Amino acid sequence: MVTTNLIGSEEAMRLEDRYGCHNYHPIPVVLSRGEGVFLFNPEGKRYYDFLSAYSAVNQGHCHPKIIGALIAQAQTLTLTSRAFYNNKLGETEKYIAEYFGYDKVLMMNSGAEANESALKLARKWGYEKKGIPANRAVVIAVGGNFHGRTLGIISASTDPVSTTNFGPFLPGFEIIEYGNLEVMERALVNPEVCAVWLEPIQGEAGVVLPPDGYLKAVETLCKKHNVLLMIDEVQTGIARTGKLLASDYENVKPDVLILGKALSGGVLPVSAVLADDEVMLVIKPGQHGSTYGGNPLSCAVAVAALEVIKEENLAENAINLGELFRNRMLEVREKRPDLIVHVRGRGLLNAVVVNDSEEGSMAWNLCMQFAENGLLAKPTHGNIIRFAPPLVMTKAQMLDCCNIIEKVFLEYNS
Ligand code: IF1
Repeated sequence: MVTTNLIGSEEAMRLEDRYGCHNYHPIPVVLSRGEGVFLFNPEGKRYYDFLSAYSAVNQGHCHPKIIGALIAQAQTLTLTSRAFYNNKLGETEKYIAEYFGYDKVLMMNSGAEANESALKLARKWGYEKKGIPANRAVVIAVGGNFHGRTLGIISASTDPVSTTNFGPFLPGFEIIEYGNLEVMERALVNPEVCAVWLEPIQGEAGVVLPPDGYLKAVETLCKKHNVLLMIDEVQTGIARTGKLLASDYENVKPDVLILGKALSGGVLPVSAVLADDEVMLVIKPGQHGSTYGGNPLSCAVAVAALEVIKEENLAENAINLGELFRNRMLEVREKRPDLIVHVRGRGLLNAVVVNDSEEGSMAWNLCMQFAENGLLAKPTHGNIIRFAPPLVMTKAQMLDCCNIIEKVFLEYNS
């Protein structure tokens, strides 16, 4: 019997260190309860969550409507496998397909699985629809990408931390500079290219936005060269950047749309690949699958999570509070230009670049101070702090958080 609700912070960290794989270096804070924008440690300390589990908890922790849907379905039917039909998958596929405007949906579990599924779809489409010679298909990826941790995905990674000593890697990727249209056009001339694969804003790279118009221009180039545009909105999607999808800012409609994280509001892993029939129907029965993919529990949770996004106007809230946040951070930069180099982002996916090397400890030390002051954030790539609270935050809460962040910056002695 695991008595998790009685273990204190120190014991929780000790157990994880002794018995768990050391694949993370967490901020030394233990969380035992979540509610909306708040997280609590076992000793009762309250934190504002400014990471949202890497944008999986856009709807806020333990959203009552999503949890209600989870409980109701959990007491009814959780998993059938796809060996049989169930009464939830078809209606959920219809709901999600119409929600995002596609013919069909492939339900998977993790964001990585959805990206891997998209790669398989693109290659198969390349051979069977574009006529690429067998085993010659090329997918164009971009430097600084992050699409997950599986071997197929990291085969396209440019991050040594993600790739060192995990080889050999999958062939069939060409990596080019993110944001550079000339290089993109040159790469697309190759008739063996089946897809371009990118994030509309690079989350892990440190909330890196491409030049205005880049996505639209890439979409145009893909159509010109009969190449699929696959956009990974696992982190940027589901209202995080102030529109339903970050692609919407440039009216770009991906041929293959990849979703995850907040698709389930942080309740359980649900991901999805969306495409029209010309692409989706290249996969025939038995050619792809997953035990849990599209299970009734995931379906119930995903529908509730998507309903919350619309019912609570979370995209609009993300635009308004994101603007407030960035303006306040620019004011802080005016007061501490020695600490803050850059403020960037869209909606409630933002980052502050601090005046330190990637190897430096300033960002980490600042995040430790944020935690001390009741706000949780974590650096990405050394000198960049990502700030991404749940989209349900109120203006009063955002002002409170900006005051905390400003206090820490103003008091920080580098
Ligand atoms: C970790 C990063 C963020 C993602 C995009 C696919 C996936 C992710 C754009 C895979 C996942 C997570 C994974 C987690 C930390 C976090 C992360 F730092 F790793 F890169 F958010 F920026 N596409 N991102 O951001 O989805 O398989 O995890 O469900 O691996 O450390 P997943």
